[in-house]
Amino acid sequence: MSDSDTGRAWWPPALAGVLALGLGLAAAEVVAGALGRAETPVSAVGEEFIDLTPGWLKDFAIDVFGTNDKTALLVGMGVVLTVLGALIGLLAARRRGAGLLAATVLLVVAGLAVNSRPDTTMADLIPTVAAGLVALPALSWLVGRAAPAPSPVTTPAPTRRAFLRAAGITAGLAVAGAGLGQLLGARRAGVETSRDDLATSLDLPRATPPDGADLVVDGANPWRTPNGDFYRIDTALSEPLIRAEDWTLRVRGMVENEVELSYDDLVGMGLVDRWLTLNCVSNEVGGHLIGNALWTGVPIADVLALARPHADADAVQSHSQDGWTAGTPLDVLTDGRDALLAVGMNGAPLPLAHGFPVRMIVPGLYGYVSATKWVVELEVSRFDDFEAYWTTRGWAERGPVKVASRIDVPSSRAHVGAGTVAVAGIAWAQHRGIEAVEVRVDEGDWNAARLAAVPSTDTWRQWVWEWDAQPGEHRLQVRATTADGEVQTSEQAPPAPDGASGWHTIDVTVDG
Ligand SMILES: Nc1nc2c(c(=O)[nH]1)N[C@H]1C(S)=C(S)[C@@H](COP(=O)(O)O)O[C@H]1N2
Ligand SMILES: [Mo]
Repeated sequence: MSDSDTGRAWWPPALAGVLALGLGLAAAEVVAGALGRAETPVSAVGEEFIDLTPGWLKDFAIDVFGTNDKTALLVGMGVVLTVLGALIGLLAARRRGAGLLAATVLLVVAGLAVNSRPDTTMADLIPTVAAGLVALPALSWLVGRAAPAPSPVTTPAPTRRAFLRAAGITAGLAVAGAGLGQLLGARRAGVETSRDDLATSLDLPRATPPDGADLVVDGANPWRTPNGDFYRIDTALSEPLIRAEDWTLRVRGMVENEVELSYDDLVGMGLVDRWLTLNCVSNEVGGHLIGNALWTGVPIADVLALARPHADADAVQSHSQDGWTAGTPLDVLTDGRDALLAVGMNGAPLPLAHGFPVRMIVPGLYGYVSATKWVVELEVSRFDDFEAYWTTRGWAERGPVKVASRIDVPSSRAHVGAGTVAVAGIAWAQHRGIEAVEVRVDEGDWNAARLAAVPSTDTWRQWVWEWDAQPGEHRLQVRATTADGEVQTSEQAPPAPDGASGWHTIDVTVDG
């Protein structure tokens, strides 16, 4: 066999494809591990696959593989990836561009899988992008060595030995990368174990919504937002990874008595469970940056009382482990409302993405001035003496929640049948409470909606209005009134600098 056989044999390009793909995926593991990201292209595709698997197939897999069903899935994915890699390599040997395109399509699919996992942000796509940045050049390079394009006689064709050397280097790098990824990922795994242990030791409540809070209108959002559906906003590229046993909270600044609490110290102060609605100042009218959950935690006032703030202090600057800060009025934290250092969310320990092990949540204030995740320090201070993260970027220093309401069903631009149509949604004005919600059609008279029950003034409130819909194009609008008598303004304001305002307005078609 001569060296020139390299150009004709089928297996070198196939092997090149498999190795290039493997190296790319290993690179993704390294980057995900370094950034503390949960999702890699491989994990996301695997999890999506599990979620999309029909029940009978899941049962079958559990019957056949028992507790090894996850291993079976990984082996299965390995086989599929090997076949796809080989096909991509063979394709690339014939038409380089087509092979690169096929590899790109595969990574885009992986990216879509990452994107559709709960709690992922754009940053979770970085490992997949890294996979592409490594796999595509590696594919081009290796295939070039495996199946040289017919070349002018002047350039010597690469030898099979050269290809095998390149393949060996790639395989070595891929294995080393996968190993390094595991090592780097171990920190996250340690934090996840810490969280799993608390799931049993904390004795968290069942998060069953109070009677009558959820109107259960077809197509409407549930009153309780499951953790996986809860919106997520933060500036952390790499999610802070803190084990509960390593966490401490320092209370300092303008206080008589500096305090440092461990996780056990905090939890030992006594936990309360409160339904609270959290929303983001960046939420547009009609937007979904809002969620409602059962939070378990310790009143911030109790912790501040241990430290005894000075009389001339008027603010608490909270610091997260990743350096983010919020400035919260001291009087809001001590006026008796349920401002919490939360350790639980909907009956589970806080998810990592929502601030594990401890975060703040303050009813009545937007998240950017109050809801510090991964909180590690409360610095009692004066607003005159500091600027918090978003304040330096032009957002208002104080962020009380504006009264607002949203139509969830019918959805915007929906077609509905003529006759009785349930128009339903939510309204909120945390810590003031919602007293009335009204709906109008085509700028006609306002109609009072029926309100659901609420456990306190601190949550959103569902509403429904039965509309006698006549055929044609119609415009629906909603407005809420607070318990202290403020009618939601029609004046439109963008989110910056202190929250959006205006009536949520949708157009629907009633079919005859
Ligand atoms: N450490 C940290 N905490 C943070 C933020 C952040 O960027 N970093 N964002 C805040 C903002 S703007 C909001 S709206 C809430 C969102 O909380 P969630 O992601 O649990 O929904 O967290 C707040 N806490
Ligand atoms: Mo926010």
